[in-house]
Amino acid sequence: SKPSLAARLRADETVITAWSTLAVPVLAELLGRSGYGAVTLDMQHGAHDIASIREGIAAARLGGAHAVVRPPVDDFATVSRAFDLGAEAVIMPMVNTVEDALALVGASKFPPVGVRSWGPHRAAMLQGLTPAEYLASANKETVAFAMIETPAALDALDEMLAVEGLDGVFIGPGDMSLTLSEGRELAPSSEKVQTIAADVAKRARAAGKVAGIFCNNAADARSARDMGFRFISHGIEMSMLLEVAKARLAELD
Ligand code: 3PY
Ligand code: MG
Repeated sequence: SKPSLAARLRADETVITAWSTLAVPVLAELLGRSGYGAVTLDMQHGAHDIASIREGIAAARLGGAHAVVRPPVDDFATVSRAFDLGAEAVIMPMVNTVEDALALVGASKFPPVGVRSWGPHRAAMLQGLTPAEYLASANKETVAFAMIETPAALDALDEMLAVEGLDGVFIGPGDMSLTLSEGRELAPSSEKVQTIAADVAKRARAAGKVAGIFCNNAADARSARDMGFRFISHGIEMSMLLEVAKARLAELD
């Protein structure tokens, strides 16, 4: 069977994820078949709910992609549920304190690392594992990313990077620009935000954590790879559909 997302990230491979906001599970399969390494199902800003991630996770897997879920802010219960349904990684938004990072790890990992409750029946089924086999590998194979997207998170970064069981950090450049400017500007590709991103990637890698980032265009995604980011978003499915639909019509102009 193909390597897990966790194994690929441990091997320092770069994984590109599509971003899914429309709660239409078959789109995750199509994105996987298109060649994306992963599909991230967004419950924070996208329309995904628990039923659509259950189907979307299986669909991504059918399409050959790793399934990732972004839960709503502070919804740590949904972190465990996403892993129970077979997500390989969770990207927790707005992790601003070490307490938030500890709650994320708590929901992501079974004891003794965390306090995740037992119930991964769907995940074990999708992976063809017995419950005992699932338990034996789960803490190593469930990837917990904390989103770093505020000045508070930057202040707490060293403390967070020392948290056992936190597998990675994931930069949200949109919110980072918004919070750094106290709401004055949305500038995810600005030099200021990109310089911060590079610094976070360097510190994360030095601490043995994976660095991930949301990218708004191909230039940012390429430079993220050069900065040491290994889990990189490129492309939102709703925008992809709009762009291709416009291009199709324009062909007849
Ligand atoms: C951000 O840029 O703030 C994000 O959360 C990307 O989705
Ligand atoms: Mg954000």
